[in-house]
Amino acid sequence: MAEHESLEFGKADFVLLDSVSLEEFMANLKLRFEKGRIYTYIGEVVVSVNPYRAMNIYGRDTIEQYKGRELYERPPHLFAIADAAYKAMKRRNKDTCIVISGESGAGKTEASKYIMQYIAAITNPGQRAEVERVKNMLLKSNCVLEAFGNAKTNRNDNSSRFGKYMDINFDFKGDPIGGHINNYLLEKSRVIFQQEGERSFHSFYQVCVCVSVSIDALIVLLIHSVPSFSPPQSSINDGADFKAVADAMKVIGFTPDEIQTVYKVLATILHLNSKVVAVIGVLLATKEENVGKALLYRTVATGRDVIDKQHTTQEASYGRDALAKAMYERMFCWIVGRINDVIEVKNYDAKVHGKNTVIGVLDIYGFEIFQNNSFEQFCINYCNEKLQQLFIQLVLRQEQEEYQREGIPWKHIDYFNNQIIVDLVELQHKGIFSVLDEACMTVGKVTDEVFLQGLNSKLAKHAHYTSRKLSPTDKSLEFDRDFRIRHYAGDVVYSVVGFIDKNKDTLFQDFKRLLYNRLESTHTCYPLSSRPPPSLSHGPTVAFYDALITNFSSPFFPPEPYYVRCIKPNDVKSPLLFEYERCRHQVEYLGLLENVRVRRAGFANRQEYPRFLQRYKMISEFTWPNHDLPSDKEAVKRLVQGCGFEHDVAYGKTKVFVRTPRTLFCLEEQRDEMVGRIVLFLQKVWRGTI
Ligand code: AOV
Ligand code: MG
Repeated sequence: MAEHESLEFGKADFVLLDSVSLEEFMANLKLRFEKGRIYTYIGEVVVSVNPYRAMNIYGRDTIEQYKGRELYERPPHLFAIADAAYKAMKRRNKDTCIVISGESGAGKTEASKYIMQYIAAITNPGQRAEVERVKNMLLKSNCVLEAFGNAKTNRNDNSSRFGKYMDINFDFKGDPIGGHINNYLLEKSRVIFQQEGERSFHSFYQVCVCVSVSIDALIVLLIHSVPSFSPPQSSINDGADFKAVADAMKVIGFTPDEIQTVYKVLATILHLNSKVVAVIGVLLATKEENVGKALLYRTVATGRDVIDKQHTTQEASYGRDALAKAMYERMFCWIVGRINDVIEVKNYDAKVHGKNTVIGVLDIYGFEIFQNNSFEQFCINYCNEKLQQLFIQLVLRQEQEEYQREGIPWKHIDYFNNQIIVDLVELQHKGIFSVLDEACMTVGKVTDEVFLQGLNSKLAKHAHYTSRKLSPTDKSLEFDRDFRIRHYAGDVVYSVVGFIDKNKDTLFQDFKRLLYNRLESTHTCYPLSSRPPPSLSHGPTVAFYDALITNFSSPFFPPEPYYVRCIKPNDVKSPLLFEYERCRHQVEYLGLLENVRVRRAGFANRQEYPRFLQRYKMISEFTWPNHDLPSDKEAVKRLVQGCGFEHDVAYGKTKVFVRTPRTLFCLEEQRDEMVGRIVLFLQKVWRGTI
């Protein structure tokens, strides 16, 4: 527990509150925010409040203060948690990860960048050139990812429109030797539609503002010829960002050709949206009539014949939109893939160098409620439910279950378990995704309304679901096509319009062919399709949510994540305003109070007896080099007694539980000292001076 801060800043760890009530929690949070203390602990969890102003707390001198220190030695900070994760990985030689959660605009992405900066700053003291290169790439990649994957929304000027799980690989010395980016569920519909006051992805505006710099003259001309694409006013400096992104792409190793191609794709999409076929032909380096044909006709197989059938206007514009979205999505995935090529671990032989370990940093898009919420918000909010479920399982449930299993006296602490909402979405046969998939697979014309009827009949009795039909007098459900979910973080009304289409994600086969044919012409680096299109058939239903979720439940996901829980203090991006109700709501739904309760009643650390002994046996004469007690448990008891920590320890069936980190810290200090002495002794023996 951090104790060295003056009390005028409030309690640095919520665990130290005099009593655990919502009022006390909020008073402490508010006081600290107002005093410019944006971070507070709950044990090892960092609670962060977005300051909405530049803070002078991320510089080199601050980094030095946290380097190698224990969590509770310094004031709460992201650097402390990054250091703790790094140390844990090194000490245990095991993978770990940092999960950052909070609603849209709460500060997750900024936090993820500070964490990466910290890790980059404290590693590679030997300045090895290859490690420096990798670190530089990892840092630069953020800039590129944000240009293509972030956009201004009504909640956040730099909102992540994709989920990101970034792995950093370390060698046996603890230096970064590579990394990997997993990207999830890019909100590609933004390419063709944005709500009022919002923008498309930053990349489009950057390329439009800065067309005169380092872009092929022809593309400049073509971008300038895009009719009516004027970005709305905003706080964002697209010109400066364009240069930074171009520079980052160069550093990462995108070739000039590749970079020009990316601009071409952006220009193509801009023109697609403006319907100028001839220009698209030039940009795609294909014949104008091919483009026109692909946009206006569909190749249909009827028996043995293949004929060209003209689209209706609606079909044609639908197809054009699908093409624009698909082009952007593929380009985005291609960019991520290119970055991964460059940062992946190379020339590392585990047999020679030992296992390489990983720290993952998870930063997804936060929970969001807009004026109009559609399939995209549904998926994003569902991802956040899953993340909350992970937190509940690991921090609230498993912790309590473990005390029970180990026979440690424990009074159960209640919390709201959002599993019921997760089930509402994902349960087989009756969950929302199931009903949606069924509707999408039904042959014939199934409309969004039919899908809604399906939901109504399956979910009429669910406590977290309702719709206009089920609650006709409910004022928040304005339209017949609306349904509402009571999420852990609040009620959201969704419109079913577009659900079927977006879930199906059809890209007409003719477009695939158009893009694929491009590969065979001159521009070999065209990042749109590396595979020939499949034969004429329907595309698979999109498992929009699968990737992220699979990763969560994967056995490779490290079992003990470190958490950063971000809070957004107000909706007007003000550095001065602590909107009490807004913050209280977040504290409640994030389960922070329950977190404090579990933590207060619980233990900071637990270890199996043999492992504990292995690590600390040198500090006790009873256990060094070996003990003759009947069991490891007895030996641990004797060791703890000898050190005088008995009051701070409980003995479970298979594990020893240590209540405060301070005890562990003392043990570590004593261990370091003994190890030092032993090494000295062995050196003397070796030199023959003893
Ligand atoms: P998010 O990642 O949680 O939202 P961001 O990390 O993009 O939120 O933060 C939103 C904005 O808040 C940033 O652009 C900064 O202006 C400001 N901000 C956040 N953290 C800090 C900080 N530590 N210091 C100074 N300013 C900060 V979203 O991606 O929308 O879910 O989807
Ligand atoms: Mg973000």
